[in-house]
Amino acid sequence: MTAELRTATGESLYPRLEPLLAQVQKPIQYVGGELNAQAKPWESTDVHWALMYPDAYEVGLPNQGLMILYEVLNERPDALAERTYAVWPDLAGLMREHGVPQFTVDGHRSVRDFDLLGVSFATELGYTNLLEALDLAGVPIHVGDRDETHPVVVAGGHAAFNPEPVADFVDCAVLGDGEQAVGDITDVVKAWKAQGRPGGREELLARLARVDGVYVPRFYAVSYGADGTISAVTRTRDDVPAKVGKRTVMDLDEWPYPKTPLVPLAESVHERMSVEIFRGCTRGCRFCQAGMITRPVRERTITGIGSMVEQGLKATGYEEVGLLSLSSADHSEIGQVAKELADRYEDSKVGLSLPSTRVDAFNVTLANELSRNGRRSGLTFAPEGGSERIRRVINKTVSKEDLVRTVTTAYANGWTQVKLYFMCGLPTETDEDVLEIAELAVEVIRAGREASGRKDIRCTVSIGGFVPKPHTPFQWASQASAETIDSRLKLLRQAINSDRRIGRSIGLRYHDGKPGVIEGLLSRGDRRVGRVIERVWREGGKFDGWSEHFSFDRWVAAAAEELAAFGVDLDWYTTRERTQHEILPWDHLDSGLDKEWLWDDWQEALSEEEVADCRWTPCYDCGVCPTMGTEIQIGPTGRSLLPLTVV
Ligand code: B12
Ligand code: SF4
Repeated sequence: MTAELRTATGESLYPRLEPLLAQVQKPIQYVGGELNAQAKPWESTDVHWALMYPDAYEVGLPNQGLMILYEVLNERPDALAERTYAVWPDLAGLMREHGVPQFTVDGHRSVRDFDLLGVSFATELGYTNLLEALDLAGVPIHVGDRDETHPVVVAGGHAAFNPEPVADFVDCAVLGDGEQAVGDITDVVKAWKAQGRPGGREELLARLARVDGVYVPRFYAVSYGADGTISAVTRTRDDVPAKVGKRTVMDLDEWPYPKTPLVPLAESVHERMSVEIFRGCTRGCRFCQAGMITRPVRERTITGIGSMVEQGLKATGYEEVGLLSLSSADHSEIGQVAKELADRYEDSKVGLSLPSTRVDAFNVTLANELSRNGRRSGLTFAPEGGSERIRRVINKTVSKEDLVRTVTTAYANGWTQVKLYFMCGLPTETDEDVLEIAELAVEVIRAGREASGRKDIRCTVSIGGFVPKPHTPFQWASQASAETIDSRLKLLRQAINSDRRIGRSIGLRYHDGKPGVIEGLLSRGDRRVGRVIERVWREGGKFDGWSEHFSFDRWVAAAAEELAAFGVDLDWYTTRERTQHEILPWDHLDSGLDKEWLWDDWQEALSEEEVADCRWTPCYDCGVCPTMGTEIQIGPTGRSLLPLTVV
């Protein structure tokens, strides 16, 4: 590629930024240079990616998805990737005042100079932060106002499975795994630049729209019927796919990333190294978008896990490793993984842990094994529903007896703190279902005191409001209103506190129902919701995932103002139950799941029927494997020892 085609300079803004840092809180988060960070020379590479997590550094840095893409891209000699995070309002104000644009923390380069801005959306509440970053970067927030010199804004992560609410602001969305997709996108951009940018931005986007897994919203027109529902989604060019399918990395061992995880300079939400032991989940929890859209299950082998743990610890100096996945205890060789890692790190300070697990006594055994060297982290179970009935509805079946027995086993094994995750506002839920959470917690403490002989055991009940998500059987469900959630949580709090002798051993953590309503609007919204997001941002909304910044009233007012012209409103998007044949905003985006199967599963939920895990039982035709040409990949692999492959 020739120098005169470059419009960007990649010059460091640090000399202009540094004087501002003395005036803001936690300036360390903006300086970069973390262990394993990279800053490649600008001119030596053809394609420049800025990768953004649209939240503060402390939340964004540990994000595994972006860490992987950062490394995968930087390993290419022709590409460069740098990171950028949402800047706090104090710095944003100064940046505007002094004309300093949104910058990357690696080379402190202007985001405006990059070819691509990749944004990872794990949660929809980051949308206003994207608009703020674009504005600070000097990039027009609307796709139609950008020219060929502006970065191509690419959304990824789970929320990208319905990017319609941000269709006005993102040029493309990548569905599914990013490891291979970012390479393909880089190739397309490189070739287009080398050819002298033929056809400008439109042509580049058309080429990107032909990359597997890449959706370019502007090439699809949406029309609406008199009742407000979508009447059709049609392609505006016939060289783009009618339905965009997701990307799936089939052999995780071929992608052992991050090999050199980033170590944050400032305090962060997740101060440990994570090794992803498998991707996908086929348990079939009906509320879980992640489980549905990441099918099928693909396990990393025991040897692959062993070498990633070893290499990562060496590269970072961390002393804690989390074995990450959607349901880690379900890895077909987890018993052996736990035993052999515990053997290997028995005499060291390395702590090993699993994220929240299903309620199963086996998981206590696993946790005991992993903490053999005395390094214990908390123990977390996720029954999700308070009553057996609601647990059948969500397909997370565990009996009350098993639940109490499992938690009691944990106390009997010396754990003094157990965390239990639940949801409130699930489809068909009644006050009684939620009140059963209190009964459970009380029983857990009673039985636990008896089994352990101690009075100081504690149980924390953590409750999240349920938000129906696209590509799940609950995508048609009515979302519970904030008032319903708040009144049930109030009843629950009263029930837990009714007996102080037990109640004081139970901690209750919950958020009020309001943020969930907005998350619901953004999750199942269509393109019309973009105007609400823009208005909220223009009126000062950002950091919506933070209770101190989130303003429900601002969102409600913006929704009322912006949606009225379309004859729809906030309730229409949230508490309205959808009918079977309604065209959903994400129907042209293919997670592989068969819509009819999803509907049948929704009906089975309503009649409280369970579905098995196809990892162990025959395929029940959810559609993913045949549509995507994939298959379940599980062990046992027949291998046993975890070799120390890194010297
Ligand atoms: C670790 C974790 C956390 C950590 C760390 C978060 C962080 N900074 O990364 C903590 C504890 C802080 C956390 C917090 C939250 N989390 Co969390 N978290 C996870 C967990 C267990 C692992 C995420 C992960 O690393 N996955 C592995 C990586 C490799 O996958 P990935 O990020 O999806 O990235 C791949 C692709 O999506 C894609 N991709 C991603 N970004 C991009 C960008 C571009 C440009 C491209 C091309 C591709 C691409 O490529 C990547 C590689 O293939 C997941 C469950 C899971 N196993 O996924 C839940 C999960 C992501 N979290 C979830 C939620 C709800 C939250 C919270 C909102 C919870 C809350 N109520 O507070 C907060 C949100 C925090 C925030 N403001 O962002 C949900 C997401 C819900 C959904 N969309 O359905 C999940 C799926 C759990 C669940 N089953 O409910 N979380
Ligand atoms: S297609 Fe069959 S085997 Fe594949 S994830 Fe769906 S139910 Fe499981």
